[in-house]
Order: sequence, then structure tokens, then C-alpha cells
Amino acid sequence: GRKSCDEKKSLGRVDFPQGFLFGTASSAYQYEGAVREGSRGESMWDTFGRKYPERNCRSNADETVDFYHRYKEDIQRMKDINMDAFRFSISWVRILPCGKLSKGVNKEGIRFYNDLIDELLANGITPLATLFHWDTPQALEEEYGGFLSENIVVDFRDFAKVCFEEFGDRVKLWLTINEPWVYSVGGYDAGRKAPGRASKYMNDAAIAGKSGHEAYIVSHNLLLAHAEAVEAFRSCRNCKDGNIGMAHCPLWYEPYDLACVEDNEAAERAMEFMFGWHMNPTVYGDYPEVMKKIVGKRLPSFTESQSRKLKGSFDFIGINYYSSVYAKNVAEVDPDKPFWRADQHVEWKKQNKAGKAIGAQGGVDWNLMYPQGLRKVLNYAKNKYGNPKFIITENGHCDAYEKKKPKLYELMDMKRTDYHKKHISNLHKAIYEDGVQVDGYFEWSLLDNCEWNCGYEIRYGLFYVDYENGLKRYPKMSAMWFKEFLKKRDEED
Ligand code: BGP
Repeated sequence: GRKSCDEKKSLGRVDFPQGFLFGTASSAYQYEGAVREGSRGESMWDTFGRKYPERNCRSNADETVDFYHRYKEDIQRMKDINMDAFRFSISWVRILPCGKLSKGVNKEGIRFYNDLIDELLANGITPLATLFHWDTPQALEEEYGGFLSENIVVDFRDFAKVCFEEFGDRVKLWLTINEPWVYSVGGYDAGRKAPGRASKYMNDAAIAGKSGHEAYIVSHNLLLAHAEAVEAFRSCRNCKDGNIGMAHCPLWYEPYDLACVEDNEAAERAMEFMFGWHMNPTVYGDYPEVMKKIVGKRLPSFTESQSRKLKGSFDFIGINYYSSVYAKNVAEVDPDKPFWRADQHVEWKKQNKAGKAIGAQGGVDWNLMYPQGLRKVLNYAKNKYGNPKFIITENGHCDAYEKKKPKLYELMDMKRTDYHKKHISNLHKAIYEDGVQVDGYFEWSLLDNCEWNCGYEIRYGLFYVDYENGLKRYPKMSAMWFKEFLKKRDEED
């Protein structure tokens, strides 16, 4: 502990529990590039960009930040700013190019992740691996519609098993699925994310689907796949001392009018639709009551054995927290709205009834800075799900795209620095004042990279990537802030 004369000093890593991990997060599609190298197969995101260029700012991740070739130098960057850990995802199609175990394991893919993991460990960086960060094998999309079909559960289990057996001796922290909510709502309801199925685009005959149903089906299969993977993990000899979870993406919802009962209920309902949807089954073996009531027959149900497998299927809860909104009750629903707005009967508002904005706007519409929201989400989940362990698996700020913004301007990223400082301070309060158990904090992201809908037009990195000049990386002010914040105890002055 610190002496009292130090009290005004800002927080540092020494103020967090021993063994607490500070790291940065990434995903295969957004970082690796080299999509035609190493005998990699095609993923749904490779084809999505070609099919609907307008939905991803006409960009793709064929090269992106070329992490596939540059991971060694990037690991030095992590080390240089005193990071303890790194979250990456394993590309399904690097391991199983056709998506299926029966069609062969790709040795080159195994070698790439072995090298990456060994390099991290040799530099004292703890690896956290995500199995599924949205890059469904294209072959499985074509064969049976990807996660629309329950067939995917077996194929995902096989893929997970290969990863546990090959890497589980050295990787001790795992996530099965990244943000199931974004995957289903983004890909099958709002339609801006792959595979781009949505009511909004129903006029496109090729993709007109059963919107209003599909996202629920996809989420159901994601949950079943998660449960199978966790079962495989727990019976894998290599993984006995490891921990596994799923990464959720709750926004925090404040009532639009605090004095209005309906808005308070709307905020709670919105939490259930966004967070409880995938969280509740892993704790209680079933969907939240309010969803069952509203969604009715369109919400699939679990068999008894599925429910048993889901119950307790995690060692920690991954939280990707970015932003908060006000929730306003909606009595009359516009039937043309995608289901996740319509079914919830909730309208998202940036300002409350009194006209107060929830927080400063980041680079994208939904990125509103409300650092207290992180603390509130953690307390909410602590109370609702029986005081589990958490890891903050993502938290980050993006800058808006402005043409010809000078690099120097990007490097002086005061807003990002402030964002992390404030979120980390709220995290500290959650741990020490509220007794929430949190084991780590992963910032999104080490590098600027290919963002899902905005491509290279928004930037999240602690390091600036110069896309016009050979992908050179430059530390931003936020990287220097982390370096200072993460100084080891004996480096303290
Ligand atoms: C999360 C994803 C990340 C990352 C981040 C930034 O939803 O898990 O992969 O992309 O959001 O969001 P976006 O790329 O949508 O701006």
C-alpha cells in the first residue's frame, strides 16, 4: 500500500491486485492480413467485403496491419509499454481451411499460432486466445448457412478441441465466442455485419430471410457451440489449469426519465436483451424470463441436457465495455424496425429527459464516453449472476475520421488517454469499493486496424499505423500514458 502522502498521486498498476493483467486486445481478421498465405481457407468476412463493399467503407482486411508477418516487432511494442498480456483470436480457417476436421488440419496454421504463443511467452506476455471472433468458414456458410444451422455445433467443437490440444499447454486463458450479441444482431438483424442478412435489406432477393427469427436462431446455436467447447475444454488434459469464458458486450442503460417507472423497466429490459440473452443461459440454463415472454415462439428453447451443459459453462465472464445510453420505454412498436429494437420496446437516447448528454461522443455514433458505466455494469452482473470473476476483455476509444488530419494530431490522442484513465479509475472503484472480482483489463487495441464497419476510417490504436507508408507504427500519447501507468513496483520513483 501507499503512504498517505501519496494519496493525491494518480493510480498506477501497484494499486491493482497482485497478478492483475493489463493487456491489449485484437482479432485475427482485423490484424493478421496474409489471407492467401499459409494455406488459409476463406472466411465469411473475406467474402462479405467483396459482396457488400458499401457496408464496410469499401475496405477489406486482405493485408490490414500485416500482423501475420510483423507479430515479433509488435510484441516488442507491447513489452516496451509494459503490457502483461495480449488477447488475440485464432482464425478457424487457418486451422481448418474448409471448416471441418474431416477435411484436414492445416499444419502451417498450427505452426503460426505456436510461434506467436511462444514469442509472447518468451517476452513475458500472457496469451489470452479467443476461438471465435466472427470469422466463420465460408465453406460452412455455403454448406449449411453457418450459425443458422445446428450443424455448426459439432464443427465448432472439433475446431475448439484441436486448439485446446495444440495450444492448451501454454495458453491458460480462453474465450469461446466474442460478443454473440453483435454477431447475431449485426449479421442477421441490422445487417451491417457479415453475412449481412436483415430486414432493412429484404428487397435484396438474395438475402431476404426470416428476419425477426434469424438472430435468435443464430444466438441459440452460438450458445450451444459455446457449451460444447467448454465441455471439450474441461475434458482436455492440457487445459486442466486453464480458465475459459465468453466475451459479452453490454452497454450500460440509464433510464431516460429516472422518475418514470416505465423507463426504469425499459432500462432493465434492455440489459436483459443485450446482456442477459447470452449470459443468463450460462448461469441459469435458460433465457431471461422477459425475453421468453416477449419473443415467444420465435425464441428457440433448450432441451434439458442442453440447459444442463450451459449452466455453469464459464470460469470467468469477459466484458467488452465501450459505451452507455439512455433507455426510453416505447409503447407502440414500429413493425418495420429490426426485431432487437422492436421486441425490446426500448428507444436508445443520447440525452435524457432533462436534455443531459450521457457522455462525449467518440468517433462512431454509438461510442459515448460514460466511464461510470463500466462500474455499473460490473455491479449489475455481480449481483445478478452470483459474484463471478470477470476480465475486461475490451475497452477503447476511437477517433473520428477526418480527411487529411495530420498524423501529429492523431498522435496527441488526449481523448483516448483520458478515456482509459477514467475507465481504469472506475474499475479500481469496482474492485476496492464494491468488491467486484476482476482479474484483468484489455484495452482495444494495440494498433489501429481494420474495424468491422468503418475499415480504416476510424482508429482505436495506442499505436498509429501509417497505411500510406508501409504500415509503419508510431506510439501515440496514450501508449506513453500506459507505459508510465504500468511501471513495475521497483521502477517507481
Ligand atoms: C468490438 C469488437 C472488436 C472491435 C471493437 C470496435 O465489438 O469485438 O473486434 O472491432 O468492437 O468496434 P468497431 O470495429 O465496430 O468500431
